[in-house]
Amino acid sequence: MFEDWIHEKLKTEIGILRYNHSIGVMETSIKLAKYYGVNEKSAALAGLLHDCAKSKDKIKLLKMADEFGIILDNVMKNNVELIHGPIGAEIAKRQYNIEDKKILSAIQYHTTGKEDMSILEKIIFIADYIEPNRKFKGVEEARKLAFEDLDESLIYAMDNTIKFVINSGGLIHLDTVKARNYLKIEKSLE
Ligand code: DGI
Ligand code: FE
Ligand code: FE
Repeated sequence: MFEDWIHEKLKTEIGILRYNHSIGVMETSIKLAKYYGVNEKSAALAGLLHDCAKSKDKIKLLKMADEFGIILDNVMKNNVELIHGPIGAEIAKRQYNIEDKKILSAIQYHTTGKEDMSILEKIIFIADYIEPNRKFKGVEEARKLAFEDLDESLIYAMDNTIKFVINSGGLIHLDTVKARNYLKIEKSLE
């Protein structure tokens, strides 16, 4: 679907396993985009590149943040899992020549989510959670929900992730909390 160099570069950068995960996210994103009537090519590109910063270690990610002028908050700085979102968006822009702000934002917020997400942002978030290579308790339920009620599937995924992070003794990012609260409040007003 995209030029070979994009696939080759991505594969080299993140390794074959994460590349295969990214293909899974791309394919799931295309299905969701069709289903919810958003631009399929944007969804495909955001899905393919969402983890383009994933394999870098913490020191490298912090260095790149500095170089790109990205201000990381304390929770981001102290959690290597969270930094690859914002850095990934910047790499997509600078190294993969993606200019579309909607695509870049979907990459930026794919791990935490954010308040008042666009449909594209929601699609990438949940496609990352349910792509075919994912195997964990609850994934079947999330897969079902994603095609029944997109917002409900995000709440389900966010609840599970928040529980997981708390059980692991980690920090919950404010954007994760805001994303979930926003969706819950919207639901209650329906
Ligand atoms: O990059 P992937 O592994 O494909 O997936 P991802 O970008 O959704 O990252 C998943 C990890 O991010 C998972 O271990 C949970 C973690 N995570 C998500 N939200 C938060 C979080 N970790 C912390 N500490 N705080 C959060 O708010
Ligand atoms: Fe990720
Ligand atoms: Fe991912």
